Amino acid sequence: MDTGAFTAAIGAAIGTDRVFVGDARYATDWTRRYSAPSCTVVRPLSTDEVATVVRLAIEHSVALVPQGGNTGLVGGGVPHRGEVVVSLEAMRAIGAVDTGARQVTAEAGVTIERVHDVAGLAGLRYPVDFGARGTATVGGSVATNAGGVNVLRYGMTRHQLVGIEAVLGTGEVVSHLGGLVKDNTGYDLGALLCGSEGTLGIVTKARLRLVPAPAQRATFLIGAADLDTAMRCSAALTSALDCIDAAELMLGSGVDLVVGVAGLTNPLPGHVAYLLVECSADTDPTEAAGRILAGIDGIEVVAASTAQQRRDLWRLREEHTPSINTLGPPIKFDVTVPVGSVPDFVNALHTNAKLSGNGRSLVVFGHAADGNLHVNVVGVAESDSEEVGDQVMALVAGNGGSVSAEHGIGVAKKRWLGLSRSAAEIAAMKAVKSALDPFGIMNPNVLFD
Ligand code: FAD
Ligand code: 2HG
Ligand code: ZN
Repeated sequence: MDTGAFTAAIGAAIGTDRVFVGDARYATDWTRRYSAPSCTVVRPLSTDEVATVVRLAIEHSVALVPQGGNTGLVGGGVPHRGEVVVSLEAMRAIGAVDTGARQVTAEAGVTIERVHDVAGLAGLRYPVDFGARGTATVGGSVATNAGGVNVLRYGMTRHQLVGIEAVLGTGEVVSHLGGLVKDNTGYDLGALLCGSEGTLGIVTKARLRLVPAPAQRATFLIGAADLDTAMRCSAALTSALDCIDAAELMLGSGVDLVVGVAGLTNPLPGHVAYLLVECSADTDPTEAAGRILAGIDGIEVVAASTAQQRRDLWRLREEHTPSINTLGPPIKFDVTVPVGSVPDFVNALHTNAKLSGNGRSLVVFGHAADGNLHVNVVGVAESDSEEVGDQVMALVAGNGGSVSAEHGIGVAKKRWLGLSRSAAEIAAMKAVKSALDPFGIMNPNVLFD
């Protein structure tokens, strides 16, 4: 790997201003678990420039790490062994919304929040949403097949992807942005690149599906006496109503942490478990939801009646990730278990002596209706992280769950990929990787060893 010669070649080919030594912002991940003081960064402005970068990387045997907003939580967007970061942050163009087709094409560096804003101005909505919306990018969210809070109603990023443009590890450009919804013409390369975490190529543009924006929205917080009751509320609402956008699970200890760190107020203090529910429809969904919750004992409910109250309720949920970071770099697990197993799984986590006590803090929350739990353990020495992970993943596998629900494998979960994927599946994935990245330059430390 001759990074010096590569840097000079990039300077000559696309401009010396496109390549520089980036500081910790590019070299350290969001959790601060994976970090280097600096790294070489290339910042292309177009798909052609990305293709040039990849071809020169092949020529100079330089490994690349694509990077968008660097909000990934599995260490996949930062260099580990001297790889060069390809930052897509300067590719920020977004096209006009096609309101008839309900689609928009955005460059990789466009933030999720900007897609929301542009869709909103056209009276539509981009249904992928999560706390990092202001920084996370279209390219990163496609590369990780990001989930978020609206998956139960609209699906993951892959469900919104109508077309893609990317530079493969071969240096070739594939572009399929025509927006045809019905298009059965062989392999779906967009679906394949979605969730590939930068290991097959660099996404430069995506054509995204938008949905109608319902006129009425209701947001409410449910305080429950126990976890079973909170999960019963989620199941009752989601099985009876098709207007539920989000059903988010929090525990009393997590809400207390957030209230303390972020200076918020919990309008329903003292509950063991909480469910934050949002629904939207053409007519006010409050009454329908209220009728269902009226049949459930052991809960208190507070509804947001202003936009500010809605934001305040959401902050109780979305401040979990930043608040956990104030305790120290967390070891993060992002798992799915069958929805019916959530209470037993969470209880088993809390009674496991390796996960809390002795200076370790355990914070669990997640997307209740998807059975997607975010298990954060803080205070673990890096040398103990595999042992801690083995405890969590054994419980996940025992419950028939997945070792990664929405954040991906990155470098953090490689050890446990075999718990969720068979040897035949992993061999097929490696064959795809060899075909599309024959020189092994695309994010080589991610997904597989
Ligand atoms: P990066 O972090 O820059 O990169 C992530 C991965 O994608 C890396 O492997 C990188 O190499 C690859 N990559 C980036 N850009 C490209 C590209 N153009 N082409 C090819 N590969 C690329 N995730 C969820 O799924 N649901 C959530 O609810 C959620 N909430 C979050 C809340 C907070 C506060 C934070 C900090 C993170 C959250 N995340 C969530 C994780 C993260 O935001 C997502 O994974 C997001 O999709 C990453 O986007 P990014 O642009 O920051 O990508
Ligand atoms: C969320 O749902 C994110 O808020 C982050 O996926 C999860 O911090 C985490 O563990
Ligand atoms: Zn999440």
